[in-house]
Amino acid sequence: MLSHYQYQPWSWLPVPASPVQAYRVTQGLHVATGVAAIPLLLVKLWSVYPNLFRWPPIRSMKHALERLSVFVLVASALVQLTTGFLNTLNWYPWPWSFPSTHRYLGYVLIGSVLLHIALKLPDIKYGLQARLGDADVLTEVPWNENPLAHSNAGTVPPPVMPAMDRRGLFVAVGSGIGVIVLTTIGQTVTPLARIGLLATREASKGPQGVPVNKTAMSAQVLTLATAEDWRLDVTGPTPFTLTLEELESMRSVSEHFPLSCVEGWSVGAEWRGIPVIDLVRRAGGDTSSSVEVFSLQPNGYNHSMLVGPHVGAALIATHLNGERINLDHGYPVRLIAPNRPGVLNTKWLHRIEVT
Ligand SMILES: Nc1nc2c(c(=O)[nH]1)N[C@H]1C(S)=C(S)[C@@H](COP(=O)(O)O)O[C@H]1N2
Ligand SMILES: [Mo]
Repeated sequence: MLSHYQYQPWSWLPVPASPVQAYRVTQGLHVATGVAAIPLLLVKLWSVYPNLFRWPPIRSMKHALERLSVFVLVASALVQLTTGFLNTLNWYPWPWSFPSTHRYLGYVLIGSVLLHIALKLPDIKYGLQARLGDADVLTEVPWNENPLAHSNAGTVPPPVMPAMDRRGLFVAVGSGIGVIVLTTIGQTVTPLARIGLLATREASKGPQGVPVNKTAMSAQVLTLATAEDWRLDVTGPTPFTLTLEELESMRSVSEHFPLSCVEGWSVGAEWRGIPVIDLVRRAGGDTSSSVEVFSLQPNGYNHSMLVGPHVGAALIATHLNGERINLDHGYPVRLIAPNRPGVLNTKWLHRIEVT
């Protein structure tokens, strides 16, 4: 929820610019728990699917409602985890906006999990009591002698299937999840990068020590970004235009903070650039201004709005890890701001609007 909020905050409650690692932590946890939930969901569905074939399909009004709630739970969980996983691969094969759909579906999923737990409280209580007594009682009680099965009297038993005991299941699922999380988490926990077999992005896998999501070539900015007559236009009460040389003659600062992508990867880097607030002041604005930056890129993530604390903390970056920022990272200049989703840090800028 927090990582979603950092992506789409309310204008009257902006996210602070520090701690600079906060989005790395919230989004890293978000993606790590989401990845861990995939095997968990599959095993859970495997353990209950025989219930699909019980007869009659609806035994009472209460049972009908329960099945409906399970349908919403299973459907939203499958859609949420599938689309979320594709997002970690930076692949969006659908026409709708991913972030807001993912957030609203999250509310549906949380609601249906809570409803499901409420409806299953009697079973949960039975299971916990059995565990306090004899741990194996559940696996030893035939389905039709299960004290809970009274409501199932006269129904057809579920198909017989190979079973695993509870301990075996815990070990298998636990180690499966452990392996998957450990081999992906290196994409944001840098010390574990070396075992990041399944990590989508890592520092070592990109130019200048930072991965690239969108290359200058695929963004169709090669010609415009390298043009002799590139200028940065700053509009506002007192508008002005700068060449790269003029921009670089302004006061610059160096800061170390991560770039964190919604896909769940984060990479710390040293950014050097001109504080946005210096350009804003020169254009006649101040820390209460809204600042929108625009890319040379004709479509896609080609603009970004800065408000509140980010106006004071953002940089127009000219250098990355001690080198002039390369074409794929946003040459001639890009926006970079601490504790802000990577997607909002627009590359290949040419215009800044101060209002
Ligand atoms: N103009 C533009 N800027 C962009 C993007 C883009 O597609 N176009 N991608 C964003 C995303 S999703 C991320 S995570 C970062 C990646 O920055 P990098 O390529 O320098 O690693 O750039 C952001 N800035
Ligand atoms: Mo991103």
